[in-house]
Amino acid sequence: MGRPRLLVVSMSLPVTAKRVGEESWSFTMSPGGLVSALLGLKEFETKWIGWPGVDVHDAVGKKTLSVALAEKGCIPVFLEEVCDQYYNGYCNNILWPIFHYMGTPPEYRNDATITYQSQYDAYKKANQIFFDVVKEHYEDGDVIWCHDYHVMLLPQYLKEYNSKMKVGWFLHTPFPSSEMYKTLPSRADLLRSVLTADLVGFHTYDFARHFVNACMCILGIEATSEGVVDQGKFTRVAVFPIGIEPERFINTSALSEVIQYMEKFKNDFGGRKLILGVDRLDTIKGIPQKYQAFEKFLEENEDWRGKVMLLQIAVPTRNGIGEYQKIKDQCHGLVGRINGRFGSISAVPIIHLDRSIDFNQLCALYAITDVLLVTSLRDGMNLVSSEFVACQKAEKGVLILSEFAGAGQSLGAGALLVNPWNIKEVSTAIKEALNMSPEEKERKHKINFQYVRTHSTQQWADDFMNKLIEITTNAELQAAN
Ligand code: ADQ
Repeated sequence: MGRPRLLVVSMSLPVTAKRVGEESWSFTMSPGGLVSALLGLKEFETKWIGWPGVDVHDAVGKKTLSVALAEKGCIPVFLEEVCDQYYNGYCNNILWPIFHYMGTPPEYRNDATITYQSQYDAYKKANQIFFDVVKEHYEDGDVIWCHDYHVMLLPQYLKEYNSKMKVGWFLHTPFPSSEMYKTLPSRADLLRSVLTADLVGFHTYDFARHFVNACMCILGIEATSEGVVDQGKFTRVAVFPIGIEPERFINTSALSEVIQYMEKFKNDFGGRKLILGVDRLDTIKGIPQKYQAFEKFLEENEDWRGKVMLLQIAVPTRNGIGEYQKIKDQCHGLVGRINGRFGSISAVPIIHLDRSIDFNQLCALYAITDVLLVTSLRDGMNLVSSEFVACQKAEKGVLILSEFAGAGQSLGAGALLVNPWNIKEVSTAIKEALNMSPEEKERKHKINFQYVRTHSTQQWADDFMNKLIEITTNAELQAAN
């Protein structure tokens, strides 16, 4: 029997649409790790269901966009009136901060009409809209893979509609300790829904353990080493550390265009050592903490001034949320201060770019980087660290990695692990990385390169899907008895 067709459901489609005429659309790749990871899903016939990144109110627009997306294997979910309170509100200003230990903002803007309840209602409605689209496109035998905190109610809607549907749910962020998760008013509803899925996956053992603990203390249900049992129904809970598509990075780094970029960048940087940061501009990525640590390093190591630079590429996301504007201003303020203190007429120590860069340029930068600095305050995995390892070859740069990124558990042995809140510790790690012997760099690089090579996104998707396919659903069990 062939492999089943896969319906991937996530908030965002891999492409973001822009209307360029009454009936025509242009597309750009959506930013972020989930999209990067899922682009590696090549072994399955896949339909991707998600929001196209734009509000479309008219029938002509909806129809023409659906046709254009169908050619890319994508099916749009139109969220329109619920989008703001669902996406900017419940998802990104309530769930995201709780899942990353940033607390719960009572409201996300000064507007008394927007409450926790109104945002949760929008979340329910949006999940219902996702459900309607999945229902319309579902064919017998399809496997449905739901991604992330945006669609936690979807498994329940699907199973209530048709208990024979095979449903998996994977969380790309951390799942927090139950003490943090317990603060969420709708904590029990979300857990109960996720538990209707046949397979629930996380990046690390810690996240899976936190989830199981939350189920035990909030729902009072039993756990086994394989999962949890709720009212006689067993849900498998397992760990699937995500990877990248290593060959894509390795092969791109060898292209002549990329090699030309490497030469050009090295020339532009005037022989200075390069410390690189590549992050979505997000509070969880710890970019201000990174700048403070670099400032400390420059303060304490006068001999390195003028010989090292930090290039931070910070692609803005979630522009509809005030916090994201604040973090941008905070970063700009710090960069101004540090460049003012330590810059010269010919060079400044920090270059901060508020934008995404093209893939070939990104690979060229990874390849010539001396130190990749990842200071996430919390991060589900962090794919940037793996991408850097894949592109490094002759240079064998050093990875400084936050212990609060999931990647710390897989790439920690070949990295310098740091607590990003400890500015002094990160500053010391920068010094250690810049002074590391070639032998030690090579030793560390080998460990991580071997890991990144053998833990690809394809492997991750295959592991999840194979486990999901082999699970006997509760409906099948009942039919057999
Ligand atoms: P993200 O928070 O988006 O992903 P990450 O895993 O680092 O974080 O992935 C970011 C992706 O976007 C990478 O592929 C990177 O190359 C790309 N990117 C970032 N900034 C860029 C820029 N300026 N220009 C070009 N490309 C850029 C979420 C979770 C993570 C988890 C992933 C996958 O927050 O913890 O690792 O999903 O599960």
